[in-house]
Amino acid sequence: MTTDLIRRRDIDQIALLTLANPPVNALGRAVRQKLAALASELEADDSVRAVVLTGEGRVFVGGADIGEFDRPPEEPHLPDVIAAIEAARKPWVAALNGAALGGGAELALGCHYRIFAKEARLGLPETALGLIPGAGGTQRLPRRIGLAPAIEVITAGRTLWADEAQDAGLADRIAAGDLIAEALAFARTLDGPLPQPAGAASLADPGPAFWEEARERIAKAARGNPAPVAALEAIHVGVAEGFAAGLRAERETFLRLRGSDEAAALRHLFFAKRAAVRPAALRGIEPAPMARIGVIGGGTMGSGIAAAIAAAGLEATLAETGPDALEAGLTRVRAIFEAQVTRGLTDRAGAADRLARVSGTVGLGALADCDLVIEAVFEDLAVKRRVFEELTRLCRPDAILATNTSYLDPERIVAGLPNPDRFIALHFFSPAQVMKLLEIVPLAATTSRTLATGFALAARLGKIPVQAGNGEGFIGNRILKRYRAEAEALLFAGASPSEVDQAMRAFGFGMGPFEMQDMAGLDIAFRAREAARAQGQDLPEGPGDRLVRAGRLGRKSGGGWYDYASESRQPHPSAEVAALIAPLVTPRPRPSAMEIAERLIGAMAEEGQRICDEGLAQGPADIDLVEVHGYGFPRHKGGPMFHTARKGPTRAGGPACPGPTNADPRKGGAAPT
Ligand code: T1G
Repeated sequence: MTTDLIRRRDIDQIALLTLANPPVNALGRAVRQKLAALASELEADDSVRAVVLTGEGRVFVGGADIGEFDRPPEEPHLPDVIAAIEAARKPWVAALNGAALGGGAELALGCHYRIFAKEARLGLPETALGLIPGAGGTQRLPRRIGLAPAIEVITAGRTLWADEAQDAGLADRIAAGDLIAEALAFARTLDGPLPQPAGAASLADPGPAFWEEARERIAKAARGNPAPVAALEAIHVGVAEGFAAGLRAERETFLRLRGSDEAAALRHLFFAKRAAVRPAALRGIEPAPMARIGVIGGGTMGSGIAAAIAAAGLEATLAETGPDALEAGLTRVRAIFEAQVTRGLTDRAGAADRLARVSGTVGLGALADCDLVIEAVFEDLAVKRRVFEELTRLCRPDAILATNTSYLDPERIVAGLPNPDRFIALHFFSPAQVMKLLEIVPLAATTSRTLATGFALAARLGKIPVQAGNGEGFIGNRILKRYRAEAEALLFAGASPSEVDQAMRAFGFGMGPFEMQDMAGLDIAFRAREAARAQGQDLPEGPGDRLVRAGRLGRKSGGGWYDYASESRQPHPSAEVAALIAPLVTPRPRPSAMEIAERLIGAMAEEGQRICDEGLAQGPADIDLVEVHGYGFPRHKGGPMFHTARKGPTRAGGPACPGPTNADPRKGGAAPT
C-alpha cells in the first residue's frame, strides 16, 4: 500500500509539497508520477501562486531509486518531470531539509530557488554507481556554480554543504531557524519575473588543453570506472554545443551506463554494504557500551586501531609492555594524525582532539574498567594467551574482549578462560585507520550481545563489517592464500610474475599478487608453510619457498619476485628468479592476460563458494565486500562472486549460502546463546 508519497498542504496560497517516501525519499516511478501530476495541477490552480518542495525526515531526496536500475527505464522520466517544474510560470522553491543527492540534487537544480537547512548538502554521486547524472545535473550545475567546480562535484563525487552552496551561488538562503517557515516566507515575497533557467546561461569553452588535462586527471583517479570520464564528456558537449545538445548527450550516456556491467557491479556493492551493516539476526539486540576502549600493542595494527577509535570520537587507552614501546606506539599514533592533517582529512584542532582521546599505559592494569579491549600484539599463540589470561583477571566480567589475530585460531587463544560469552575476533586490515573492512568472527560461546557490539563498533568507526566463521584465514586471508597458490601455479605453466601482475592490473587491481607479496614480505607465508610442514602437512616445495631459501624476502631484502634498486619501489623482472623457477616450469601455451585474470578471479570465487558452503560467510555478497574493501578487488567489477556470476554459469556466485554459524569449523561447536 503506497503512502501519500508526496503530501500537499496549501498555506496562504503557497503549496507546500513534502516528499514522503521513506527511507530516503527516492524518486521511484510512483513518486515521479505524483510529482508530474502535481506540477501540472499546481500550474493550473489559481489559488496557488508559489510552491515549496521539501522532504520528510533527514534526507531531502537520496536520488533516483537505485533499485529500479535493474529494470528498463519507465515513464515519466525524471528529466521530463524536472523540465516541467523548471518551465512552470509559478516559482518553485526547493527547501533542502537534508541531503539532496543525484536525482534529488537535479530536482533542486530544476527549481527556481533553493533554501538550505544548515546541515543540508547537495551532491551528484552517480559516478560512484558507475553512472552519470541523468536528469540535467551535468548541464545545470556548471551553469549554476561554474565549470571547474561542477566538474569536481560531478566527477569526484564531492558534496556541497550549505555554506559552500551559498558561496557558489547555488543557495538563495540558508535557513537560520525553521526551514519550512522561512521557505514559506521567502516564497511569499516572490512576485517578480522568475530567474533565468540554467539553460539560458552559456559557458565559455576553456579550450582543448583544459579538457585534455581534466580527462587525464579524472581517468587516473577513476581506476577503471568509466563513469567519471563519461560525465566529463557530457559536460563538454554542453559547453561546446549548448544546453539542449548537452542534455541529449547526458541522457544517451546515462542510459548506456545504466545497463553496463560496471554500474551493475557498483549497485551490487551499494546494497551489499547496506545489508552488511544491519544483519537481520542482530535486529533488536542491544550492544554493550563502548565509552572506553583498550588497545593492547602499539605496533602498526594497534596504533592504527587506537587512531581509528579516537577519530570516531571514542576514548582509546593504548597499552604496551614498557615505556619505550609505549612511546613508540604513541609516536605512531601522532604520525597518523599528522598525516591526516596533511591529507586534509582533519585540521589541527581535529588532530589535537583526536590525540587527546588516546592515552597510554604500561601494563594492563589501567584497562580494568574498559568496556571493550582489543588485543593487537605479536601473532604468537602463547603471547596472546598470556594477555587474555591477565585480561580475564583484570577486566569487568561484562567487558568485551577481542583479538585482532589474522591467522591464529581465536578459540585456542581463549580456551578455558572464564566468561567465554564475551570473546570475539575483530580482524582489522592494515592500515587500520584507513582500511574500511572489519571481519567480525564470533566464537562458539560468543553471545549476540557481544556480536552486536562488534557491529556497533564497526558502525561507529565507519567500517564495513563482514561476519565470518572461525575458519583458517577467516574469509579474506583464506581467499588470498588460494589466489596466491593459483598465481604461483601459473608460473609452472611458464607465465612470468610480471605477466601475471600486468594481467591483474589490466583487470583493475592496483597491484598484482607478486608485487603485493614483495611489499608484504615473502617470509610471512613461508613461515606459515614451514610451520604446517613441521606439523606433518605434506606441502610441496613451491617457487616462493625457493625464493625465500635464496634470501629473496621481497622489497625489504632488495628482491623477491622482482629486483628493486636500493630505496626504490620500482619492480624489475629478475633473471635470478627466472633461473630459480625454471626447474619447476613445464612449458605450455602461454595463457593470455584475460585468461590469467579470469583464472585467478575464478579461483577466488571458487574458494568464496567453498567458504559459503561451509557456512563461514553470510552470502556471496559478503565475500565481495571483503575482497573489494580489504584486498583491493576493483570496485567496478563488483567482487569475485559477482564477476563470475555475471560472466556465466560457474559454481561461484550460486545460490546464497546458508548463513554462517558460530560452530567452530575447526572443531564443530554450537550456535551462539
Ligand atoms: N535508491 C534506493 N534505495 C536507497 C537509495 C536510493 N537512491 N539511497 C538509499 N537507499 C536505501 C538503502 O539501500 C537503505 O536501505 C536505506 O535507503 C537507508 O540507506 C537520475 C541516476 C541518502 C546519504 O548515490 O548515499 O539519482 O538497507 O543506510 O546512512 O541522476 O543512502 O534500509 O533496506 O545509506 O542515512 C544517486 C545513495 C542515485 C545516494 C542516506 N544517489 N544514498 O544515508 O542511510 S542515482 C546516491 C546514500 C541517481 C539520477 C541518478 C545514502 C544517504 P535498507 P543508508 P544513510
